[in-house]
Amino acid sequence: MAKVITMGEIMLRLSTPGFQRFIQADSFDVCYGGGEANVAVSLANYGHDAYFVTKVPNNPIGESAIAALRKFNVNCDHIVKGGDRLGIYFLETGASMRASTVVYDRANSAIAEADPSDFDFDKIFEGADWFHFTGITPAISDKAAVLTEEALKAAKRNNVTVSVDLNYRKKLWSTEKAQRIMTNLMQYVDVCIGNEEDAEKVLGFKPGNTDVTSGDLELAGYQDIFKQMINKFNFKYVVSSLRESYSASDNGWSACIYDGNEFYHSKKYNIRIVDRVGGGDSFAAGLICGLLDGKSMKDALEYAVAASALKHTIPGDFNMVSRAEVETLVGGDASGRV
Ligand code: KDG
Repeated sequence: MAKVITMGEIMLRLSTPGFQRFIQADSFDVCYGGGEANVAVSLANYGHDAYFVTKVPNNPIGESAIAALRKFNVNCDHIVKGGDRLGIYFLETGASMRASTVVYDRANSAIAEADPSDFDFDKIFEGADWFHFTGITPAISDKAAVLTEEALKAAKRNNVTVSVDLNYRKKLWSTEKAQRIMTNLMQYVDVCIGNEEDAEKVLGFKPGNTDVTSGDLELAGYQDIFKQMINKFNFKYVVSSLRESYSASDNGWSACIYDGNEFYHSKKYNIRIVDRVGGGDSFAAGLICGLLDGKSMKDALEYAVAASALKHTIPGDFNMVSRAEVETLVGGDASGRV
């Protein structure tokens, strides 16, 4: 199994029970989550040696975040303790035509204030196969943006494959700042994951001339953006999940991938959403797992879409599914049950 490193922020997640509005709730459901932590949990569930790198406060809340990761066999050896606080995010889960609402309380978290000298990156990346980060981490603070670049430099010094999920978060930074910082970080990236909105907000790409006679307009737009992205940054693959929103809870779910030569659109699942937070992370993890397993880009994409379709049925940020469950869904029809 491969050694995979992810680095970012893990937060305490406080969500209203059921579909209650914030103002109704007199208690919260508690779990932990964060883009890169969610990816590490999925990869550990698939049997990979998944390391999550972060900094958490040296107090019982920091310990609880680590315990939540250890429960799923995520390797926490490189988690540093110190700083003032763990970030929190509050979630009110939407339903039908009411969208979910997220409120962040994460300023000055331990990882947002961390210094590159807190970590021995060459040791962390020694013998590693893959490094995954998201556009959330450089967005949380200027220091975290510097930390992310230091990690990326070390990953490349150690010949590690790098993936990014662009993950634009408008509550964390402006498009101008995102583009300035993320454009520079793309020089280290091999596999770029992001939907059309991410590609535009984070990297400034817009669909140009699309051959509308060739079929689906949305897919033609994706193909055009993917071409521009590979031309500019020389990515090995550009990938996006595709959500067709019928309502806040019912969706079509598929994905597409491009390697500079061939464009492939996956099978589509009709999903009823229980919890969509972490859906993108489970997609990234499924893709990484598929590529690390040596699957073709098409099979890796099918694995990623099935893994993330399953995540949407599970409350919480983490995707607690096994390889066998994903493979059964990949092998069945798109409406299939595991
Ligand atoms: O991808 C899941 C994340 O959106 C969630 O864990 C919260 O990390 C989070 C963020 O910054 O939005």
